[in-house]
Amino acid sequence: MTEHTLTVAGVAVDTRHWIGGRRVASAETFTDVSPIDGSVIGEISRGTALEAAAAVAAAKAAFPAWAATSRAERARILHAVADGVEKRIEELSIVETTDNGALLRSHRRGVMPRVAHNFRFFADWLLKLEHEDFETRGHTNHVSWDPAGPSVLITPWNAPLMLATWKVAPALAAGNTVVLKPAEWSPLTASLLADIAAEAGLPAGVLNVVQGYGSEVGDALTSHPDVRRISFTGSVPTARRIAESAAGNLTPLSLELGGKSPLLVFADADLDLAVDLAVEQYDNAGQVCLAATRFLVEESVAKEFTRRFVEKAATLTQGDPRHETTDIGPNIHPRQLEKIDAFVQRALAAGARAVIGGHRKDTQYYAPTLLTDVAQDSEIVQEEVFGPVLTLQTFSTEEEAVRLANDTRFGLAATLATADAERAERVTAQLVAGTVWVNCFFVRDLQAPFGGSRHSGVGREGGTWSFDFYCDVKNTVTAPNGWKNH
Ligand code: TXE
Repeated sequence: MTEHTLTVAGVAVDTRHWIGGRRVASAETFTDVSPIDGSVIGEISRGTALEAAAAVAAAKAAFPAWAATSRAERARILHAVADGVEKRIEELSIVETTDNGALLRSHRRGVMPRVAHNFRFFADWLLKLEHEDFETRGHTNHVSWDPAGPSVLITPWNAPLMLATWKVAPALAAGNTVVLKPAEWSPLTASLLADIAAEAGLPAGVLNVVQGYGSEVGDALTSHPDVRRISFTGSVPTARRIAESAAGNLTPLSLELGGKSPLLVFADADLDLAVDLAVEQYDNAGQVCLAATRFLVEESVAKEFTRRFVEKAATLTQGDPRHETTDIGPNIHPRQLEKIDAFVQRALAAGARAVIGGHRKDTQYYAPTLLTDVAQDSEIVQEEVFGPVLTLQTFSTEEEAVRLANDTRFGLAATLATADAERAERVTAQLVAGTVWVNCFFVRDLQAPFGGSRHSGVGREGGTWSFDFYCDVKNTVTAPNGWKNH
């Protein structure tokens, strides 16, 4: 324990950066606040361009040895990190809930076990990663996956450790070294991950963590000439800024951005299932990039769908995310709540009707909201709110459903409720979306590509797609008689 240690729900968390295998404090700090009740958790080291540069230098120095470490050894260490996560599931869960307000029961049973799985999955995938060799006029082509180099990973607050490890695990597996920049609203579990990785034997400098505001450390990381990859999950405006900053070095980018995904409910759907899928969209207080926030419901069943939705939504409990019975927790920050409410009040002023909700509960919690009478070109239909705010529109033909579904600048996901397999196939083929779920939602296998089109992002994460991004793929062509030929 040092003056830099916070005790968060009984768990010791170091508030300093983790650079080159050492804890490093900044002169300045920023205040971390719990969304549960707005209470101050503590002061966190606030990085500057200096710490950003030090972290990239540490990642650069550690890269040759880590890249040269055998795949088997890298995989072994990543499994050891997974073991460490599994041992600390309870601690990681309570710290994450305190820091970002998402449900404790989800962290315990779903999220943190999956964080461990992220490391296991990419460790195992690494071991089976091979391109087949092939022949060209007697010459052999051998394709190899070379680690790209130091990678900057910038992550958001809505699922901090989960989203960080979707990037950290494949980057490390590929043989890259990493500078992780967690969001300033939820920095704590990244610090715990640094501890776990060190305990698991990850060499110094292979994983570095720099905390702070994106506006203060961001450019120093993303414009750095020694950075070979940048992977970002967050908002569209920040993505643009990062793309500009990375452009000088042409650093390859992976961008996982927001969405305004539709839930299409056809008249032939099992309406109870459709309603179950619909209320799931309030998960994490609506702070989910994949959320199907636009309900597009066939006219003939819209009334009944709405009736059952309202009935089901009324059974959801909103409150303290640490309680086992809570379904919807707080939003991340009073500023986010203000933003959500401003969206809703502008929509109401423009003629929308709140079927339920339409107002904040207090400074931390927003009432689950469903808005109807919204125009397709209105802000509330076109822009990501990132709160428990859903809209409902109707359609009368399949063509209209597809047209409405595709008519935003996003293309992350789409969910269909229909009993007609041919319709599902027909509609899916026309949707602009990185993921389409048919009669289900949020099922994600790590080997599947994940990402979006248009303003929802660039590139895909998952399985081979992650290695494609984190590696420089090399083709070696050898003459028929090998080196003897020359
Ligand atoms: O995101 P930012 P914010 C959307 C959602 C939300 C909105 C705003 O609609 O309401 O974005 O959220 C770092 N260089 N999503 O403002 O700014 C920042 O420190 C480098 C959707 O919190 O994008 C944090 O670590 N980095 C989304 C990360 O970027 C910079 C999840 C994300 O913050 C930077 C989050 C800079 N110049 C928000 N400026 C999703 N796709 O799931 C900021 N950052």
